Amino acid sequence: MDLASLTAQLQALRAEALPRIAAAPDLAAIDELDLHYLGRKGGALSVLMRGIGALPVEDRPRVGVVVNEVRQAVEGALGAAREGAGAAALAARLAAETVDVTAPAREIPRGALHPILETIDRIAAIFGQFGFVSYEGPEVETDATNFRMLNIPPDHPARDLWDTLYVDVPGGLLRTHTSPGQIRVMQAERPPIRALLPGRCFRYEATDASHASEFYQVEGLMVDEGTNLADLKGQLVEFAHAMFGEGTATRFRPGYYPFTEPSVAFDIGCLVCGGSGCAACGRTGWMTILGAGMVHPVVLRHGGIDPERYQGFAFGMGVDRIAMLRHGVTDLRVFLDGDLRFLEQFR
Ligand code: 2NL
Repeated sequence: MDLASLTAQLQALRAEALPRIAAAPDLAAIDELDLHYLGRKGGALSVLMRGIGALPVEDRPRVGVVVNEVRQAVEGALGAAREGAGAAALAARLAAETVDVTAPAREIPRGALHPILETIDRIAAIFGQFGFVSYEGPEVETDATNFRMLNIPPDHPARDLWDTLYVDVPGGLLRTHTSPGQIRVMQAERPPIRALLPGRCFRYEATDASHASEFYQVEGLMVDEGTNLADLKGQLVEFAHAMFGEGTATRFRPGYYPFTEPSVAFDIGCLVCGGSGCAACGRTGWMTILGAGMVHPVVLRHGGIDPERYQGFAFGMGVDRIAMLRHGVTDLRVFLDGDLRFLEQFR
C-alpha cells in the first residue's frame, strides 16, 4: 500500500458514497449507509484507514488530510439526506392526515332528563321560590322512622305485611313514603325549616297501569313559629297555579293521615275536561294531586321540635301521576321500562 493508491481508494469511496446517499429513499436507508461507510468497526472508511499504518511516517499526515475531507463530505451528504428525508416524511404525514375543517361536525348524542326527574325538578323549582330546600333520605329505612315516629300505630293498615317490603335487617324496610326523610330533617335542623323531600318509594303492589312497586314522591315540610293552615293553603294554591297554569281551579277537602291533624286533600280542576266531568276525573271535574295537613304534635316531638313553640304543615304528592298528566301518559309502567322508544320522545 502506498500513498497514491490509498488516496485513490479514498476518492473512490467518496465518489461511490455521495450518489448512493443522495438516492436513499428514507431514514432507514440513510442510517444503513451511515453504518456502511462510517461505522466505527466494519465501516468502509475504518477499513481503509487501517492501511495508514503501512505508509512511511512522512506520508501519514497527508493521507490524514484526505481521510478528513472524505469523512466530512460523507457526513455532509448524510446530514443533507436526513434533512430531506425528514421533510419528505413530514410532507407525507401532512398529506395523509389532512383535516377537512369544512366537513360538518359529527353529532354529539344528547341525553335528557327522565320525565319523572324533570317533573321533580319543576316542583322543586316552584317550592324553591318559596324558600324550600331539597333534601334526600335513604331508601332503606327503619320501622321507627317510616312508621312509629310518624304516629302510625302497629296495627295501622299501612303497616300490613302486604304493603311494606321488608329487608333482611332487624327493623329494616324499604320506605313506603319519603316522610322518614322529613323526620331526619327535623332531627338535624332547627326551625325555621322549609324542606322538600323527593325520592323513590316502595310498596308491595299488584302492578297495573296506575300501580307499581316503585314510585316517586315529593314531600314538603315547613316548621316555624305560628305556621298555620292558611300558610299551607296559600302556598299550595300558588304551587298549583305555577305548576298547572294561573287559571287552574283549586279546592281543599277534609282528609285523614295519622301524621297530620287536621288533614286535607288538595284538588285541582280536571286538566283533561276542564271541570265538566270525564273518565279521567271519575266525572267529578276534580283531580286530587296531593294530601297535606298540620304536622301532628306527636310527630313534631319525635323530630325533636317543641310543639308548644313551633307548628308546621306538611304535604305529599305522587310524582308519577303528575308526570302522567303533564305528558299525556296513560300507563305508568313506561316510566320504569327504560324503553328508548319512549324516553327519546323527551329530548
Ligand atoms: C299523600 C299524602 C302526605 C305528609 C305526607 C308528613 C311528613 C311528616 C310529618 C307530617 Cl315528617 N306529614 N307528610 C303529610 C300529609 C300528607 O302525603 O297522599 N302523598 C302521596
